[in-house]
Parts: sequence; C-alpha cells; structure tokens
Amino acid sequence: MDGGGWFEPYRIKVVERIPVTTARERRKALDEAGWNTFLLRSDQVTIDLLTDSGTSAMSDRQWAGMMLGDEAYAGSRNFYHLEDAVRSAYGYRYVVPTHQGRGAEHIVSRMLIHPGDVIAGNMYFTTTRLHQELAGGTFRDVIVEEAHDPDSTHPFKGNIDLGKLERLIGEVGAERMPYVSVAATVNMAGGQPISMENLRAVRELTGAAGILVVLDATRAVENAWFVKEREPGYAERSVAEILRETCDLTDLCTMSGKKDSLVNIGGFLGLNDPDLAEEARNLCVVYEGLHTYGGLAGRDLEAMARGIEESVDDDHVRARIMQVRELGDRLIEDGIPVVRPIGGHAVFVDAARFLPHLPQERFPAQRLAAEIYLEAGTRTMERGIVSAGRDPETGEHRRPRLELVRLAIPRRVYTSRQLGMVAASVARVFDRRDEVPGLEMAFEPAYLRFFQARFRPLDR
Ligand code: PM9
Repeated sequence: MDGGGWFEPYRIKVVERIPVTTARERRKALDEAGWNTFLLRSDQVTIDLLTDSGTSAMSDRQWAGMMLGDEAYAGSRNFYHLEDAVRSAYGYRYVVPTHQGRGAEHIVSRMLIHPGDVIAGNMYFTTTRLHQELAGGTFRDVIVEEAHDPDSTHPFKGNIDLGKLERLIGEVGAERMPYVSVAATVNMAGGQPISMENLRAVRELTGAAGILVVLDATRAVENAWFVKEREPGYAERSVAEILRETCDLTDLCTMSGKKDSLVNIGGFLGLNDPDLAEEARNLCVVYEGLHTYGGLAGRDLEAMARGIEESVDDDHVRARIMQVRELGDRLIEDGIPVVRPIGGHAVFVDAARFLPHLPQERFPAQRLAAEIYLEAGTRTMERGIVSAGRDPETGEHRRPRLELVRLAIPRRVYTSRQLGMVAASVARVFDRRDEVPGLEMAFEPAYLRFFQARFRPLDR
C-alpha cells in the first residue's frame, strides 16, 4: 500500500486569509524576533510550518461538538465521551485529561522517577527529557544507530537498539530504571516509526526485568500507518487495529492531543494499573485541574474525543502522510539534503549538509530557518544544537548528531500548491547557500532555550 492516487478525504468549508509580506518587512520582523522563528508574530508569516502541534483544522463535527461543551466543574459529560474515545482507540482502561502533552509528562515523571533513576528511550524529546530531569532522572538514548544518519533508508529508524538497552540495564540495574520511554513516531529523528516487532521485543526484555513501558503516543496514529505500509503482515490491517496493538504492548501513555487528535489544545494520560491511575488523578488535581477536566474546558474535551474518532480513519491518515511525503520528494528532486525516509509529520532539512561551511556553534539550522523565512515568509523550526540545550551537569552545549530544520505540516490546513511554493523557496535558498553566514546567541533562557533564545547575525 503506497498511497498512490491519494486525495484529501474532505472539502473546505471555512477559509482564513493568510498574510503576504515584503522582503523588507520580513527582515525587520526577523531582527525584532532575535532571529528566532518562535518569536515572530503569526501575522508576519505566510505559510506556517513551525509545528503540527495545535495547528490542525478541526472538522465540522468537532466544531459542532464545541457547542455541546458541558462546563460543569465536575463530571462533565464531555469527559466521559473522551474516556470512551480513548478506551476505544487506544485501549487504556483509565484516562486522565491534561492541558497538553507536557502536563501528562510532568505527572508521569513525578509519579515514576526517583532521583538518580535512568530513563532509556528512543531519542530524546525536549519536553519529555526536561520533565524526566526535573524529577531527578537522567535520560539515555538507546535508539538504533541508523536514526542518527540522515541518509539511512532503514524503514524503522525509530526502533530501539535492543543490545544498547540490554547493556544499559546491565550497567545501571533494572531497579534504577522505572520505565523505558518509547516514542511513536520519533520526532527528533525526523518523524521516524518504530516497528511492532521491535516494540514486542522491548516489551519482552523490559517485562522480564520488571521495567514499565511508557508510550509517547503523540503521533502513534501516524506510526501505525508506517507499520501498515512497511511491516510484513500488516498491509491488510487498519490503522485503528494497529494502534490498539501498539498500545496493548505498553503500560501507560502520555499524549499530546494537539497532533494526531486534531485539536488546538489538549492531552491525556492513558493507564491500565488502578493504583497508578489513582495517583495520576491525584497529581492531576494538584497541577492541571480536577481529574475530569485536566485544565481543559468541556468543549475542548469534546473536540478531542471527536478528533480521536476521526484520527484513526485510514483515508485521513493516508492523505496526511502522503502530503508530507510529496513535499519531501519535491525537495529531494531539487537536490536539497533531507532526512530519509520522509517521516510522518514533517520534512527535515539537513542543515549540516545544506550549510557545510558553518560549524555547529554558529547555529546552522537556526540560521537556515531564518533564511527560509526571509526568502518567502515560511516559518520553520530549528531541531539541532539549540533545541538540544545544555548538559545539566557540565553546562556544555549538547551536540546532537542531527542538525536539522523542520518543516512540519499541520493536518488538513495547506494545499499542495502552497507546499509547492514552499519547496521552490527552499530551493532558492539552496542556490545561494554559499553566501549564508552564521549566528551568535545573544540571550539564552534556562529551560527549553529554543523557544525564547535570541540571536545576532554574523557577517560570515
Ligand atoms: N511537540 C512540536 O512542535 C510542540 C512544541 S515543541 C517542544 O513537535 C512529542 C513527541 C512532541 C511534543 C510536542 C510533546 C509535548 C511530547 N512528545 O506540546 O506539551 O512532539 O502538547 O506536547 C511539539 P505538548
């Protein structure tokens, strides 16, 4: 199933005018934003590929559901609908809503990590790792080596290297490893999937050692599509069936509903153990809000319940993945170095090879994101040395092997023509790549610096 002949299984009912700017306006905007695309105002952006998080278009069914919001403080009917939707699509017995993914990560990290613990995972994610560290843990990457190689066409670059995991358990001891953190798909590796075979093996290895498996289910629906497409034995299975099988191999999940679940805000925790569920509800009350709203309005819970139902439709997922792939293929045709295979939610441009004359401490991906904005008003995001932050022990920059710019595609939002225009503008930057100088950092916040850091352009 290659998705050939795909089309968008929806029609457009409402449109939103997008801003058009001049080169001079964009340069002024970027200077004011400290050369950080996160600090641009959205009315200065023409095509916004900063993130696929909370930026999707809701359906008429979801908007109608917003009008059915039950804003009771406790026991809103929308919570029970969400609970049913999560149980049916993801299979977890207990559901705790949170305001977004990091709210769920905070609760899980507080609940399961003790100071000195080690958490293994298939590559770090910014907010996930920070919550693990704030709880006193240390993250250790056990993803397969291929994930660090932008050119490797391994079909499952999100897989865990079982040898690395086994060695880590031997080194630190299972008693200091409360859980393995499994992302599906792996954002920082380029939206790359993990296979069912690998997840099953991780389950066996950790089960024997008494270590839990925590799924970051943020884009697990997209992961299920890749399993259907690439893993022997799954071609005839539906995305919904594969998603259930994925979750059944895990103990609990954290979820940012702002991605797969097609909402602008929301998240949840899914759990099977009644005692952990009790504790999670209790922490939810402290940090998010009562356990039947978790920091969300009733209407948000309803939109998420309906979004989950829509998200597991094969036609929807096919169109989503194929649109991203089409953009990636177009960039490859133009000779632009991108992470291969093209991932689920975004195309990742390899800034290290795009701007090989810039060392990592000149922030090539940050500069490339800025240049792409200057060229035609497309907003993208750095995913390299700035995103990786500093090692909390040494204070040194962490130096990820991948220095990338991410073009993330919101779901059901942009047309193929608009994305073609983006590709053409990236190609124009590529033509003048030799003249692009680096940046220096002018302001660095303590946590998740990529969001708010400011930079100064250098002359060379
Ligand atoms: N991801 C993204 O743009 C939003 C902010 S960038 C830090 O990719 C995973 C795999 C994510 C993710 C957010 C979160 C956190 C957890 N896991 O943003 O708190 O990609 O809802 O989710 C972003 P929230």
